[in-house]
Amino acid sequence: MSVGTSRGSEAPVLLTGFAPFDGQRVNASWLAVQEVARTWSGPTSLVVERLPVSFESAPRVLLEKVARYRPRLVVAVGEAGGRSAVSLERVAVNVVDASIPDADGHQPVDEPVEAGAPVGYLSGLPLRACLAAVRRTGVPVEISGSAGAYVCNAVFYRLMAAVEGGGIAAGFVHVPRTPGQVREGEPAMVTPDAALALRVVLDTVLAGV
Ligand code: PCA
Repeated sequence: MSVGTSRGSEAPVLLTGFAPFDGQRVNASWLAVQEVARTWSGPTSLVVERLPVSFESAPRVLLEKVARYRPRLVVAVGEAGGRSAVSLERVAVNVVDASIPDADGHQPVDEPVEAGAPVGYLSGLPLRACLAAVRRTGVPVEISGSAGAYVCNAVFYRLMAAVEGGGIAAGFVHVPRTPGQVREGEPAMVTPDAALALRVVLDTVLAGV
């Protein structure tokens, strides 16, 4: 699924979320991405895409969109259960250790994302500036040292490998689950707050590229 808004002649921003997984009916990342799209006013055009929670398909779909749209900025967004703050992911690691099967029933354990490839890639986003800018909104935010070892980390890894040296700013952000997804007392964030944080991240990066 992809949605284009504010069509322009310049390279767009590509923002992705994920389909529901782990028995959930929604994915907080896709709710937040849709909210960003709904309230987007440019001037850069925005393309959003929902990725399947699949080790095989998600990177392929994402990299197809990168090739098709040639965006100036790519931010992939996922949902992180148990977290209470928006997580600006610092590093993608070349490890898969799935605790649950993906959408295709695959559950790799202790495998590389890509055999023989570098151990990791750092985010291409200006994390410190993004952290400061999101903090000013009051939305809880942190720089995270691990995007996990599931589909999000694998997508982050393949994204960074694909854009290396290509002049495309790229990175990964995890958002907490929404209050509707969790039991009382568990960490959550309302979609407008997550969307605000994403919008501020995009604006901060665009201001510098
Ligand atoms: N979160 C999972 C995969 C899809 C998503 O939204 C993760 O953190 O790997």
